[in-house]
This record gives sequence, C-alpha cells and structure tokens, in this order.
Amino acid sequence: MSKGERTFLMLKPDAVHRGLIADIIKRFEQKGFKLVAMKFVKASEELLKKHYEELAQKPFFNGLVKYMGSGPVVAMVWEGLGAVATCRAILGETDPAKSKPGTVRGDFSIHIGRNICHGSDSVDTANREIKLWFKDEELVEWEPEMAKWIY
Ligand code: RTP
Ligand code: MG
Repeated sequence: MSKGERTFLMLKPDAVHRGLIADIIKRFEQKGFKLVAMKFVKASEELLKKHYEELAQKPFFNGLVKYMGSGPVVAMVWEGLGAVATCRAILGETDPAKSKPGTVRGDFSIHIGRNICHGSDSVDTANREIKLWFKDEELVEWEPEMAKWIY
C-alpha cells in the first residue's frame, strides 16, 4: 500500500438526479483522500459497456448499462493510503439492503440496481478504469496543504 494508491469512483445517475453529489463527495474529502480528477459526463453506451465488461454475461448487464447511461455521472479519481479498499468500505456492500448505516449505500439507497456510487474493486481494476475514463493530462498533480496532518 502506498500514499499514491488511486481509485476510480463514480456517482451514478440516481445520485445526480437525487441531488446527492455534494453529500457523497464530502465523505471521501473528509476522510482525507485527495481528489485527483473529476468530470461530469453523460457516458456513451460504448464506454459503459467497456467499464462493466466483466459483467457482460450477467442477466442484469443490459439494464445496468441502460441505467448508467440514463443521465449524467460524476467520474472521479481519488488518492491515498489504501484508497481502493477504504473507498469500497465507505460505499458499503453492492446490495444496499446488506450495507450498514453509515455507509453511502446504507444511508442513501434501497435497491441493488440503484446503488448511488461505483468504486473500483482492486488496484488493477482502478488503473484500468482510470485509463478508460481519463486522459493522463486530466489527472491533476498537487499537494494538499492538509497532507502533513493526515500522514
Ligand atoms: P460497482 O462496480 O458499480 O461499484 O458495484 P460493485 O462492484 O459493488 O458490484 P458489481 O458486481 O461490480 O456490479 C456492478 C453493478 O451491477 C448491479 N448489479 N445488479 N443481482 C443484480 O441484480 C445485480 N448485481 C449487480 C449493481 O448496480 C452493481 O453496483
Ligand atoms: Mg464492481
């Protein structure tokens, strides 16, 4: 694990439509992770199919791609020690019904098909997803003033 570990997070269309963008981003910011990149986009079907390519054979795949393309998303890269696993923990379980209160999905959602926010499931996946959603020059190099109070 390094302080430079990066993960890809994405607020899904339900989070955007429900006005939850700030509330959710706030949790990763308050934790102490560093924002490296962020964009507000309506993703193409092609991009979403690539993003979820590992799930292509699942019965819910077409519905998932349709939902993810039904409105804008907020795509982000966050960095910090253990960012991949800790951000997944902040999100909760895939199924909101199994997510504890205090997690994003536990607090803001009910249904597995409308679960608010995506987080990469491994460092390798994160690297693949970051490349898929962002150009190198969109990843911002900066040192937050607070960093010395976190590490
Ligand atoms: P995500 O990739 O969106 O962060 O979610 P995840 O890792 O927790 O779960 P994953 O297995 O990657 O599934 C991606 C999304 O597909 C929907 N899903 N529906 N049984 C179902 O109906 C089902 N299983 C998964 C969820 O919206 C999940 O977030
Ligand atoms: Mg996943």
